[in-house]
Amino acid sequence: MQRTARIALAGQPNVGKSSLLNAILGTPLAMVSPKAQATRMPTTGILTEGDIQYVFVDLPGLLDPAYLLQNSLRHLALEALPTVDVILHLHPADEGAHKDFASLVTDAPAFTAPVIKVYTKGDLVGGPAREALMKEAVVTELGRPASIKALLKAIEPYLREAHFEYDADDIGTQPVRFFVGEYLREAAFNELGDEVPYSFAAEVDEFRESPPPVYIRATLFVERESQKGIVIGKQGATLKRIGAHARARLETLLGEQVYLETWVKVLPKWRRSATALTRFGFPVPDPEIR
Ligand SMILES: Nc1nc2c(ncn2[C@@H]2O[C@H](COP(=O)(O)OP(=O)(O)O)[C@@H](O)[C@H]2O)c(=O)[nH]1
Ligand SMILES: [Mg+2]
Repeated sequence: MQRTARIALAGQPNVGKSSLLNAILGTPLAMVSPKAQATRMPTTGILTEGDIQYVFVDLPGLLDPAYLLQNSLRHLALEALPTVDVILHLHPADEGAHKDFASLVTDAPAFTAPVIKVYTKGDLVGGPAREALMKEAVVTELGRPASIKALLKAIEPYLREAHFEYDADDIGTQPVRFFVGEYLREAAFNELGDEVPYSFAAEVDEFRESPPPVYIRATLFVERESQKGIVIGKQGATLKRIGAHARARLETLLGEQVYLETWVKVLPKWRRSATALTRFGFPVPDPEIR
């Protein structure tokens, strides 16, 4: 009999949710950044092992929204909670005691999924401290595959008997277009210092798979004219690096050559504009109801 579960990767920004998803899948599907709040849209990743299918949902980090986009991100994270069978609550091992999950999501719609405490970044604390944490919870570290196996073991009791929802060799559910935007944003986080990445959004204007190479045209949005200059860089050098990073990521995902063309545009204050957020596919909840 096949068994499956939908599993949320939840927690505050930068705790290692997306990295953990990639480690579980054994492939860098989700975008990852040392900077906080990189993940915007939930990313689904699938791992099928024998008669078990794990469907992971990597959520945006839980934080107190300071502007409309962050409000949308919190909404996306919270509204996923009632849709999963298990919630993995991630907290970095080097950041003190685990927090109470319920207290982080008092504004979530009602959900019944059990919460599994997970300490991430186990390599950042010493051996004895790690041993102590392991008595209390699962402790993961990217460089230790056994820790990922232990995490999957901890999920096993929550699997339900059901036919697989996805093919055994699927790793994701979202269209390649989605990952074009994600990898462009990952590149922006890599290349653009501390502020511009947060004002950065990407939209795919054209996506053509045949004849090869895959042809993609995307518009990169920033909020100010000065940011446009930063994204383009001296003689276009920065934009070139952003494109090269995203293209390499996409070629790995697709196993095919990609031709990626990018344009940069200014869309003033889009993170605070309901119209712009809707255009980019974000929910714009009434802040009173959320
Ligand atoms: N040392 C260490 N760093 C990690 C580990 N897992 C994630 N990180 C780093 O933590 C940062 C945030 O990771 P990310 O997955 O984007 O976090 P998210 O915002 O929760 O999705 C990145 O710089 C990762 O490389 C780990 O096991 N050990
Ligand atoms: Mg993330």
